[in-house]
Amino acid sequence: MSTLEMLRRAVVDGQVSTAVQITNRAVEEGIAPGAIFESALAPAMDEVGKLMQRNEYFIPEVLVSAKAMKASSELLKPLIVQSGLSQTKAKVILGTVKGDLHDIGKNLVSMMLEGAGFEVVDLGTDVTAERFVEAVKESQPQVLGMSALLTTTMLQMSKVIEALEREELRAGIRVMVGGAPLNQSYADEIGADGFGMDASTAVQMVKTWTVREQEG
Ligand code: B12
Repeated sequence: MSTLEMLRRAVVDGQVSTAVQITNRAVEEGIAPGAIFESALAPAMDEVGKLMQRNEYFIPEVLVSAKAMKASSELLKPLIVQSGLSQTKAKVILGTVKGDLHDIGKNLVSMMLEGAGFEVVDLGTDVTAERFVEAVKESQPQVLGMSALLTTTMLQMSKVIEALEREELRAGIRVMVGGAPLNQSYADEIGADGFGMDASTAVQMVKTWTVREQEG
């Protein structure tokens, strides 16, 4: 079994210390942190989701898998962020919308953005429209990113966009949305500027918006 395959298994099985050990081994073997995310950690959480759907996993199992995923990501974070430290580019506000506590995907987007040199203001989970608006006023970011993992909470995203419009903040900012239940047509429907299906698409999108504008 390859190191990445072993890591994927350890996360699915919720073996926290094994996941940490194998992550260290993967780094020693010279596997890029981004590849560790994309080829081991993200597929592991996908599998956990499928097990949950089939009622083979319940909340306690999902939580230990999430803990293993978190422990592994924490080891990788400094490695990813280090590469982006030299140049600070645009500022991005990120948060998981009101009623939603899923933050693994958002944290991944945050780490990858920091790794690409962007400044991230992470508002955490269960973020209300008012809090997003307040943070935009405070931090004046170029981009606002919202995450939702539940079909019920994704509806909150349009509330945030409406609140930005009411406060006349919408024109000055790009809005991107993401999370498993979303797609491009939903993003279009609520008037977001972009949809990202994964963390690298998010980085690409922010680069296209901000780097081009700074140059032009
Ligand atoms: C882990 C997990 C949990 C953990 C969360 C731990 C944590 N700290 O995040 C716990 C156990 C707490 C949990 C709770 C619940 N969960 Co849950 N959970 C999951 C699970 C298994 C994995 C999610 C995950 O982390 N994926 C891995 C990450 C890397 O992927 P991701 O989040 O999609 O993020 C990527 C992209 O979407 C994108 N992205 C994400 N955000 C953003 C933002 C921007 C701006 C951009 C551009 C891109 C982007 O980039 C990321 C990186 O590539 C999913 C199943 C699934 N397959 O999604 C169910 C799932 C989301 N949960 C579900 C449910 C039902 C619940 C509960 C209601 C269960 C319950 N009965 O209590 C509660 C709700 C709690 C709440 N109020 O939020 C359902 C949702 C069903 C639906 N249609 O709405 C799912 C789909 C499981 C299922 N198949 O039934 N859950």
